[in-house]
Amino acid sequence: MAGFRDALLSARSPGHVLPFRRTVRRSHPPGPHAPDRIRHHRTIFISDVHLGTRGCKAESLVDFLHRNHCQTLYLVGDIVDGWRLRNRWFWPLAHSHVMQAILGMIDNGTRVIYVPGNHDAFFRSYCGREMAGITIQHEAVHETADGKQLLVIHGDRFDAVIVSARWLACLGDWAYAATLQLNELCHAFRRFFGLRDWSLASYLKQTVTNALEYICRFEEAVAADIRARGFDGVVCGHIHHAAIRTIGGVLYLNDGDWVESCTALVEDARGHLEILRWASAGTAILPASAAGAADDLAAVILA
Ligand SMILES: [Mn+2]
Repeated sequence: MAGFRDALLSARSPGHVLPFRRTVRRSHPPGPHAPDRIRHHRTIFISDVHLGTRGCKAESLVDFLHRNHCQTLYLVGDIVDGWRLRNRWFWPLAHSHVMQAILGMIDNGTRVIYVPGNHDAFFRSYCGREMAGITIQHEAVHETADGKQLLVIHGDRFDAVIVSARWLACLGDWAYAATLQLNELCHAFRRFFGLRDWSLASYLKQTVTNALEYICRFEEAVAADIRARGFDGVVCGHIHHAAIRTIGGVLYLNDGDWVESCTALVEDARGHLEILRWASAGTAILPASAAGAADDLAAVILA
C-alpha cells in the first residue's frame, strides 16, 4: 500500500513525470491494457492508405485513429486510390469508417491537412480550398514543437528524377529542376486531354529492378531538393517505406503506408518524431524499428 502511495507521489512530482511516460512507451513491451490507452500526439502523418483497393488495411487504420489523437493530422497523399476506382468500384464499409474516423477527429478539434498524391491527384484541382473541414494543399510546411521547418509532400514528383538520375548527375542542378517541371507538365498535359495518368511508378518498377536501389535514389533525390529549398527536413510517403534518416544534413521522414506496413509518423509535444507500426486491430503499437525490417523491401508497392 505504501509502495503504491509512494509511486503516486513520485509520479506527481514534475521531475518524475517524463521518465515515467518514457518507461511505459519505450523500454517495456506494451502490457495487456496498452491497446485501450489513447495516445495523444502533437501531430500525426499518414499516407498511402489506398482506399478503394483490396490491399487497404482500413480496419487497422480505423483502430489506429480511434486510439491515437492529435492536434494536427496530415494526410500525405494516396489516401483514396482514384486509379483503381476508375476501373472498378470497390468500397467496403470499413473504407467509409476511415472517412468517418477522420471527420470525427475534425469534430473533436483536430486540424486536418490533405496533401494529395499521384493516386488521388484529382484533389489537386482543389488545392487552396477547404472541404468538410479538411484543408487541401499542394504542399504544406509543418513547424515542429522544437522549431524545425518540415516540407510535407507526397513525393511522386521525384519519380522523374530517379529515372534519369545518371543523366542528371552529369548535367547539373538546372537539368534536375527542369526534369521536375517537365514531369508536372506531362501530368497536366495528360489530364487536359483526359488521358489516364501514366504510371511512371509502374514504369520504374520495370526499369529499376532493385527495390533497395530505388528507395536509396528516391530518398537522396528528395533530400537534395529539400536542402536546396532551405528546409530542415521533409515528410513524404509514396514509396511505402517508412523511415527517419538524416541525409546530407536534412531530416528525411517517410510515414510509410496502410497497405502492408501500417505505419504512421508521429510528433510529440516536444517535437520528437517517431514511426509507429500498428500491428493489427486490437493489438498494441510497436516502434517501426522493432518490427521485422526484412519485409520492408517486399512492402514497396509503387503503383
Ligand atoms: Mn504515390
